[in-house]
Amino acid sequence: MEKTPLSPKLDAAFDQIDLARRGAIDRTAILHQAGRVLSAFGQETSTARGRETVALYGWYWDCLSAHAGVPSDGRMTREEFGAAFQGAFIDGEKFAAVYTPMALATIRLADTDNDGYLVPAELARLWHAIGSSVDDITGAFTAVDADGDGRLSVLEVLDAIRDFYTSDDPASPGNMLYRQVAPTA
Ligand SMILES: [Ca+2]
Ligand SMILES: [Ca+2]
Repeated sequence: MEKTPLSPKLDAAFDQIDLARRGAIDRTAILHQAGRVLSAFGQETSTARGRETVALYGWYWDCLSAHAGVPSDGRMTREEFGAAFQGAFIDGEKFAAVYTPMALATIRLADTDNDGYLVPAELARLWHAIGSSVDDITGAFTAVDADGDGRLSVLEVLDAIRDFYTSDDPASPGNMLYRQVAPTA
């Protein structure tokens, strides 16, 4: 696949699934990712919330594998994953139906006091849970806090994630949030 500004972002998403660096992922790897996120917030996969989260990650895989033309129990290389992700969620119309519910379930796990908002510590814990790091949590927090009320609503975080995958502007909220793989100015 041709390298684009999106390529390092898709590579990072792949690397967060392919922790063992096998060069290919399958449904089990995605479900393990869900398990890691749940575990980072002290949630079991066997609870109702755990099962729902795992199911949403499973649908994410099913959507990707359908786009890649691989069977649900098959494997997907980095290139196939990148092309499927772009086809389904960036160029296609599955972001709202498939990616958003999975992302929302993940963001809500970080909202440990259940008030619908993330404070900086909750944001940092979320980023750590998904296998990323934020070198400047204050800068990221300020960029994502679109209404400037000093807290991040679940929707502000979701908007930033969408922005990350669709904007090439280094100063945009999503690229500030996820700066280690964002375009540089
Ligand atoms: Ca909260
Ligand atoms: Ca806010």
